[in-house]
Order: sequence, then structure tokens, then C-alpha cells
Amino acid sequence: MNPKEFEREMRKFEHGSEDRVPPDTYIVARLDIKSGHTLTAELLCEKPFDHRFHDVLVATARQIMVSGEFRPSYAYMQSDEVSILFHKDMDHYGRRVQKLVSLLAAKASANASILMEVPVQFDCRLVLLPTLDRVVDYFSWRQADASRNCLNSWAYWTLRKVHDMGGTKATKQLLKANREHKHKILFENNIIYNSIPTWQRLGSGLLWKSEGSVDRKGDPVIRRKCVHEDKLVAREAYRKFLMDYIVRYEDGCSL
Ligand SMILES: Nc1nc2c(ncn2[C@@H]2O[C@H](COP(=O)(O)OP(=O)(O)OP(=O)(O)O)[C@@H](O)[C@H]2O)c(=O)[nH]1
Ligand SMILES: [Mg+2]
Repeated sequence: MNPKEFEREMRKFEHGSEDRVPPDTYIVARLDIKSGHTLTAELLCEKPFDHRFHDVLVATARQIMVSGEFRPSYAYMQSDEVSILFHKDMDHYGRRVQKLVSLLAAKASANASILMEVPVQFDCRLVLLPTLDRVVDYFSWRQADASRNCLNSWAYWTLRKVHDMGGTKATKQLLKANREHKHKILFENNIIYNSIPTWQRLGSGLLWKSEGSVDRKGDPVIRRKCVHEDKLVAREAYRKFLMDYIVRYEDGCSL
């Protein structure tokens, strides 16, 4: 077989892996640290939340936002995960799923490993959303997950730390507890839920903001800046904020 024929022959075996995201579909990449539980224990992270760990997650997402690739429009961080929304018309790598997933996981893992000075592995999945409403649903869902996780973790670690309870007993006690009961545990231990930092209760975001500036010649220019929003609003207000932001971003208006 000549080299060209051999090339064609072997390429056939790659065809099954050529899936592409259809046009007019929003793509969110969710990157999640593999064994984040073990990693945070090894790094002696504060429990239930460690500001330095969250900062690294934000810095990892920021490096993807500002890399100039993939047209990212918004990133959301909570726990050990980052969700990144891309512009609807993003066409990098022909929207090939394997390329996007592998490159994003590689970028995030490399960036976080350098920042944390230990090997960090992210897995990555693409979430394909047909409408803007569904995009907003997606981020609302991740925010609700952050809220649930925050209340559970604070209740758990309050029982562990303040009541000197073992892990099994604390887990068992919380198994039967509803939301109100978990809030009561915090309240009785002088922890005001609403005073817990917003990034712990609701996660945090990275978004583009434009600002007026001047170039080297002194001429006015509009520059885009990637801004960390760590005081996100919740529920309906978050939905409205996101909807407005994404519509403005997609239109390219002032961004
Ligand atoms: N101490 C501490 N742990 C954190 C913090 N943020 C996230 N984590 C840990 O990261 C875990 C993330 O949950 P998962 O992603 O479901 O669990 P995982 O161990 O990463 O498992 P896989 O993702 O399935 O590999 C949490 O259960 C916590 O143990 C933090 O700020 N402080
Ligand atoms: Mg994880």
C-alpha cells in the first residue's frame, strides 16, 4: 500500500470520533477536578471552604477566558468546578467535540497544576443547550447546586468542629435533616447564613466588561476586561442578570 492509501485507510478508524456540535447551539464546558476531595485534603484546604482554592479555580478559568481562543463569554465557579459558556457562533476546531473537550481539560489541568504546584486533573464535558432560556436554566441549576452544597457543608462542619462529632455521626444526623433543620444548626451556633461570603453561598462569575481607554497614540479605544464578580445575585435576579448579559454579549454591544 502506498503512503497516501495507507493514510486514507487509517483515517477511516478516526471517523467515529469526528462528532461536531451542531450550529445554533450554545456550548457550555463543565470542567470538574478529579478527586477534588482528596486534593483539597492533601493541600490542607480550610473546611468547608477555602478562599485560596476558589481563587485558583477563578485564575484557571480566567486563563481560558483571556487566552484568545474559543470565544468564551461567561464562566461560573463553585466547589471544584468551572462552567464556561462560549459565544453561540464559536467555530474553533470546527466545533469538534473531541478537540474542544480534550484541549479545554488539558488547558485547565495545566494551568491549575502550575498554580497549585501539584498535579491537578480536570475532566470536561460539553453541555449543549438549544436556547438562551436553557443556558440561563443551566447556570441557575449550578447555582442551586452551590447553595445546597454550601448549606450542607456548613451544617456538616459545624457539627464536626463545634460539637466535636465524628464524620459518620454527623452524616447520619444530617441524613434526616431538612433545609430548616440545617439552618437551625447554624443559627444555634451563632453562624448567620447570610453572612457567609457570597462566593460560598452562590459561587462566583467571570464576565467581560468594556471600558474606555486610550491607545499609545492617545486615541480613545474601548477595551474589554475580564472581571471577577464574587457578589452574584441569586435565583430570579441571577437569571435576569445572565439573560441581559448574554444578550448584550451575543450582540457585541458595548462588549
Ligand atoms: N476543604 C475544601 N474542600 C473543597 C472545597 N471546594 C471543593 N472541595 C472538595 O471538592 C469536592 C468536590 O466534589 P466532587 O467533584 O463531587 O468530588 P470529587 O472528589 O472531586 O470527585 P470526582 O469529581 O468525581 O473525581 C467536595 O466534596 C469537597 O470535598 C473547599 O473550598 N475546601
Ligand atoms: Mg470533582
